Amino acid sequence: MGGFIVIDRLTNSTVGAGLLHFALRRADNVAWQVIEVNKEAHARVKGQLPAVVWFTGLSGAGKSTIANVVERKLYELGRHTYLLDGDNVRHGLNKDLGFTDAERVENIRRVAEVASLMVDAGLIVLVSFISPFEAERQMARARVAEGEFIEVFVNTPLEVAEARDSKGLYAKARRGELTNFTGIDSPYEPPESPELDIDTTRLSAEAAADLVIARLRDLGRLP
Ligand code: ADX
Repeated sequence: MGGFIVIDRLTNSTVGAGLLHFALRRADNVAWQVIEVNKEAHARVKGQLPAVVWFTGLSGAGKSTIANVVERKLYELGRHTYLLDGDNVRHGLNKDLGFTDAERVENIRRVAEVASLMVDAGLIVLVSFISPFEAERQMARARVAEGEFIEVFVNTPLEVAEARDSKGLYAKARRGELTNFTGIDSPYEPPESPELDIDTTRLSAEAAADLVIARLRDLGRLP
């Protein structure tokens, strides 16, 4: 009838009791609605194969710079794209989220869902988020079909990103004015098997973007 008790496994003593006011059934009573103009139709009318190109790396690694150039090149090829950028999405959809591990997980969960909807709409979606945890990047990959997720590791060592410090955030973090900063007092897990690993210490943004386009061709996502 909604009543429960909590028993300690070791001592077998009852340590708590409670009563459910109401159950959070959430999506239990929501059925999946079949939509006539489906993903294939959306993609066909755009004459392209949808995909998620997921850029991960430290703050200041160059993710957004490279993603911008990639989007310009795709636009020039007549592709239909959209760029989801961490800094921008955090001004709107995710403005309620900060930078604890749990908030980053939720940040990535939401953006993975948005990217998956955009793939459903037939778009080539560029996602530029630090996305520091392997598990959430895998979760994002699992939200789209096999072959549709292209993980790009924007591989910039911490020393290089920190030396650039374009937003002055590393200096702030080192002074202790910014906590949970990725690479300083918050972890970054490098991708285990990205589709592309870009060494930004040796390549311009333009050259890095060319590598991304070439990889998309290799993988059959572009003609
Ligand atoms: S993520 O870790 O949750 O994927 P996201 O890409 O959305 O991060 O946001 C990172 C951007 O937020 C950075 O480029 C930086 O400008 C800003 N930022 C502010 N505080 C932090 C912080 N504590 N750690 C990392 N980035 C931060």
